[in-house]
Amino acid sequence: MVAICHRMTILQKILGCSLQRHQSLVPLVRRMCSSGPDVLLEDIGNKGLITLNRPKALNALNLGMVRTIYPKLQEWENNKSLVIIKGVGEKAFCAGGDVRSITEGGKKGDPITKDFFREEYYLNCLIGTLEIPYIALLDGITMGGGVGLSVHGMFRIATERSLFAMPETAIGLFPDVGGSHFLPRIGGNLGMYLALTGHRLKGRDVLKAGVATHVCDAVKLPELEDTLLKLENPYPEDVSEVLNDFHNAATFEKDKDFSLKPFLPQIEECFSADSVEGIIDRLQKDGSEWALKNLSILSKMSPTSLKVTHEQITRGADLTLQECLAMEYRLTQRCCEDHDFYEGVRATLIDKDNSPHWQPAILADVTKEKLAHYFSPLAADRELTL
Ligand code: QUE
Repeated sequence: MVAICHRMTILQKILGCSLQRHQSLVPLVRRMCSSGPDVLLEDIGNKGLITLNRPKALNALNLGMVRTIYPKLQEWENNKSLVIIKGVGEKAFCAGGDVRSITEGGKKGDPITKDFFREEYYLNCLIGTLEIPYIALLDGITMGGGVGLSVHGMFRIATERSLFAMPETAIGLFPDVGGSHFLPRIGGNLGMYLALTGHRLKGRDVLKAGVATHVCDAVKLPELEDTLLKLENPYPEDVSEVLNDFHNAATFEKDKDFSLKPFLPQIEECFSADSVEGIIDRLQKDGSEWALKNLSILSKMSPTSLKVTHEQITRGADLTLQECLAMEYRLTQRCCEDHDFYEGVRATLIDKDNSPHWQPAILADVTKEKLAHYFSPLAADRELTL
């Protein structure tokens, strides 16, 4: 508010008048100076439009946004024919969950650590079970919490600006928001690779990895949105038809192979080992430039996160989305009671020194007992029930 008032004063000087005498300018100045609510929910006929509106924070998802979206989406499932979700700006769809607020609250014993993940996972589950077409426009950065807002939905549209990752092992967390459900289902152990290394997929690779269902040139997104919003009582097949048209017309990276194609056999082989130590062993034996690069990446991640993630992705292969989210909820609570999540957020997002001091610092010291504790049930009244 201070910043807005300050900018208003500057504007008054530029305009050479008082804004009091020009009331009609006030809404315009407001629009120029403030960015409005964190998420916009628009009723457009019998369609719903969700716009994530925190461009300066790369549209990162906070608890307020979850609390705004969830009840509206429940309502829309009963009275709308489709829902579109997008982010404001060209940089990001949604860069993740607001992990900074969560760790700050967690240190003070604030209920945000319980509430954020529980309510976020309820939303992820609703998106995964929605009866009407849900179309996520993944234009820009889509990581962590942003993946949870899209990947379980019926349609995910990538553009040349899409950048997808599950980078949580770098912040002492694990690929949550249903990562244990969609990652093991990617095939060829590519999900285990993405989960442990946080590897970023760009552009058409997001489609080739099976995360996106369609592509669209970024410049055509407004037209795509318009076409979808003008469909009369569409069935999923009608939505598919529109998306297929834009997909087939997309010009970017048209003849490009999947950038991971040369490494798929190595990914399949190395990342099928039944432990993190086993994966590291296979990468060392492989010895290629690609293997050495990945060994270096893994050596920077939280050892606890790596072991939790390996177990989580392995278990998730045989679980429903609901069971995956309930398991992940236990893991989030264990992370919030432990050390590395706070240290990872500090090093990556707060101090930005990118030198986290993990505890334990080596894989061998992440004991079976510690891992078992992470996966053990919470007190009955704290479990996530979906
Ligand atoms: C690893 C992560 C996250 C990350 C960076 C990493 C993550 C996350 C964010 C993020 C980004 C922008 C924001 C914000 C959070 O960054 O999970 O609040 O404005 O949410 O290297 O796992």
